[in-house]
Amino acid sequence: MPGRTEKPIKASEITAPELYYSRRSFMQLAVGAALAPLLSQSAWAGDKLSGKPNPAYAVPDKPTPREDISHYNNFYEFGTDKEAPAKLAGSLKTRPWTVAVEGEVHRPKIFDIDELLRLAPLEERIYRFRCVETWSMVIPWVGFPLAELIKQVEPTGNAKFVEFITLHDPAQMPGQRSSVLEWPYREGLRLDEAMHPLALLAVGLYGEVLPNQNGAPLRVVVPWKYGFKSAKSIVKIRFLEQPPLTAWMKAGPNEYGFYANVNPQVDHPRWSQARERRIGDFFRRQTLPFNGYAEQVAGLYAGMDLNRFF
Ligand SMILES: Nc1nc2c(c(=O)[nH]1)N[C@H]1C(S)=C(S)[C@@H](COP(=O)(O)O)O[C@H]1N2
Ligand SMILES: [Mo]
Repeated sequence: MPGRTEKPIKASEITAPELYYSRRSFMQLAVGAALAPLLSQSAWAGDKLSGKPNPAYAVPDKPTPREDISHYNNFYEFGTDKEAPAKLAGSLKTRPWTVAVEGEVHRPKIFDIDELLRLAPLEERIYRFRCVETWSMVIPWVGFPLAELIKQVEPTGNAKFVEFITLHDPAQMPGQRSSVLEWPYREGLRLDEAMHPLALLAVGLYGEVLPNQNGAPLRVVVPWKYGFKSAKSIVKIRFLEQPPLTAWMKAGPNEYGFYANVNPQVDHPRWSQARERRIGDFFRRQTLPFNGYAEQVAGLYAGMDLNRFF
């Protein structure tokens, strides 16, 4: 039989932090400093896609090299190894591509991706990005506020949540032949979170079209939340009255909540969230509440018990 059959892995078995990073560091030591750059050689030759730098949304931290941004990925549709997406996502067909926007909206619409690219002026925003596994990066995204799209479709008074649904195509996405998560990948935000000016629809990074492994042709970026909230390769956006049940909530309800705000005070059941390793750094640093965006977003959660709504 042509397809691979993989032993199902429980999501709770696969996200132990730092294991990968230390294995990779060890391998790089083992092959010697001279050979290491060859191993991370990029095959990515992205088309130019620049956005106007928006200094109001640029953190002062040094951006992570694009080699790391595009070779250390979580995109389980292409496997659970950090290097798998860079190896396997190259063949994902990102044209033609449509995004259906539906549900509780007055103007549901199927957008062609090239129409979406012209929906609002593209900006460059340099955001911190923190994975629940405790690594972090600094990424110069190209995109526009998610709110611009939301305004176009005019949510009804019943719309309280937004669901993001990734492409489901096991022929193109070999990881979908394993049941590590329920496919298609689903994520969600409360409508006011989705409308927040920091919530971005990203179509590029480092002035080029998004590499497939980073979620081409279109992904969300929600920088104050753990990375898994930022759904990749989106084909459908639904407006709902009730919160959607996300892929990670189904995989581990005690471990991955709906909110998933970066919070150094609320540990993952299996590890601390107090510190993080910025990819490229040797020493860990303290994790900041809301990933450093507290001033902008803490108000969204006023009066909520963040231990309960994790
Ligand atoms: N469709 C889809 N989106 C996804 C994931 C995934 O497995 N599938 N992984 C999430 C997780 S856990 C993280 S940390 C980020 C990683 O984004 P990056 O590879 O661009 O850094 O994508 C998120 N979005
Ligand atoms: Mo993640």
